[in-house]
Amino acid sequence: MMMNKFRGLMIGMLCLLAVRMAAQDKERPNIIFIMSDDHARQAMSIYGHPIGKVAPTPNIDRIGEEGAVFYNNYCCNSISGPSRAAILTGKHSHKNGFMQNSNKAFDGSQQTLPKILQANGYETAIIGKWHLVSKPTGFDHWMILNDQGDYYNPYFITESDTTRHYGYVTDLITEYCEDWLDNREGKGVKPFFLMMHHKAAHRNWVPAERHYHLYENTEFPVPDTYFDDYSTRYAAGLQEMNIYRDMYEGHDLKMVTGIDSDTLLYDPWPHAFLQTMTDDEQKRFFEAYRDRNNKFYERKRTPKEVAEWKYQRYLQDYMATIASVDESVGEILDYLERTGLDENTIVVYTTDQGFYLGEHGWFDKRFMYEESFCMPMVMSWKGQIAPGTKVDALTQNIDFAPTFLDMCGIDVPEDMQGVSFKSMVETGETPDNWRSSLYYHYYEFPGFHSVRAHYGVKMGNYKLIHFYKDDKWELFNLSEDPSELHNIYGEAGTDGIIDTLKTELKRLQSEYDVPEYLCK
Ligand code: SGN
Ligand code: CA
Repeated sequence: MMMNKFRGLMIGMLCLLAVRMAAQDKERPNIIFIMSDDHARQAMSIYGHPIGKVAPTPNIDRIGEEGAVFYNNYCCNSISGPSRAAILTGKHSHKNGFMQNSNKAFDGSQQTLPKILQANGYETAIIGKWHLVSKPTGFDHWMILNDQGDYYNPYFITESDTTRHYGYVTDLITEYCEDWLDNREGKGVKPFFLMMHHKAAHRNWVPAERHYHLYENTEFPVPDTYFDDYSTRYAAGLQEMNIYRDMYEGHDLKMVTGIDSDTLLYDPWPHAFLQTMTDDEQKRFFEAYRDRNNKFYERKRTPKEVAEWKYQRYLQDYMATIASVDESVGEILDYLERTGLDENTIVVYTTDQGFYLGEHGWFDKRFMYEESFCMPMVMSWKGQIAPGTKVDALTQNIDFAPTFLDMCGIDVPEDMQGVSFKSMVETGETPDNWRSSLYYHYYEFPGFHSVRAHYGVKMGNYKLIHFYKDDKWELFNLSEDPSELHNIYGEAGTDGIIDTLKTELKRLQSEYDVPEYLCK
């Protein structure tokens, strides 16, 4: 009798606890933060760019259609590690200490978004590209690619080992994320925060086998600025990221030594992509490119024609790697629907920074010019973000951490430099006191692609950039010159706007506490 009563009481208490936890789960949203690498805004069809129209991304677009699209979202330092560190900490590079990819290691002992979420009852995980050298902290589960990772059969690092996994990297990451969601310890009890970080569409753009032929016959629109001569701009003429001059013909463009050859023209890396493929995969790779490569040798081409041919090859491969990312997003969205998680999960799709798809003749990023400065982003949250929401206000990657905390009902630490844009996505309105300018600071010089260090401010229609090591300034009027071809710094009539922007730049550097020695 006593035993039965006790059992009844226990069952009653457990039921109550379960109801409370379910209620908590309902109140506190899950977050899936999907981030790819180097995915240009031009290549996301929801933004309506001609490239995106030729090679659409319907699943990524679905997030934006069901929720919000960000039209003025930017990074604070356009390069992988630093952008990731800014996202984790809500702080500019000089504050979180990870200013360049070549930095030693991210200081994982500092305060980060996953740590705060974890301390507040969230189960946290990161699967995919990490790129911060040190071991991830603040995650209940982590499984990261070794450095940049490989497209085929990549190594994954976990707390216990480093193992090669057979398959295509984008598919593996998707599968491991679903596995984690299926089997995580706190399932049904704790809400989750999952960072799903794809390697694609990073250089050297090797598509999944099923996509080798996807864009083989697609002609992509060549940007008007493809043959930019860099006049009026200083550092633009010194970079080494030109498609027709600097791309490695074998490694990047999959060009071979001659008709029917299975030897790449130039593949410089010790971690060269072919070496991670099995023999059969290598064979199928060369077969897939054979006809097109043979065609290249059918006739002599002028340098201009070769440059245009290279552009097509670059875009065909780049967009084919995006196709697998888009499929991955579709897979995750379906998973959420199937499991009912879509009711209370915030889904974000973004990328670590923007990228050049031939604008100025370039690939890569780093510059504060629009294509690489901007971070395309879409975000959905059923019942909280109205379908079709457009965010035009200036947002930045340092805002992500405060926003997620705010969305989860957790206090935002004072020392985070970003600001929550929760109310903006929920109401579609920009608060009166929202920022009117953005600060940017790129440090990695000397470094890959030889982009000079610079800082700058974007405000209204204008952008002011200072390549401070060489004391060269640039000013652009974005409404008259959206491609940033004409540096008007010092031209008649610009004194007033230069003064205004320099004052704003100083104000931002002081607000964000940028040490002077980093500005020289
Ligand atoms: C590699 C690439 C570079 C790229 C950096 C940084 N070369 O070094 O082109 O700029 O990564 O990219 S590769 O031939 O090895 O791919 S980032 O996105 O990780 O910052
Ligand atoms: Ca990147």
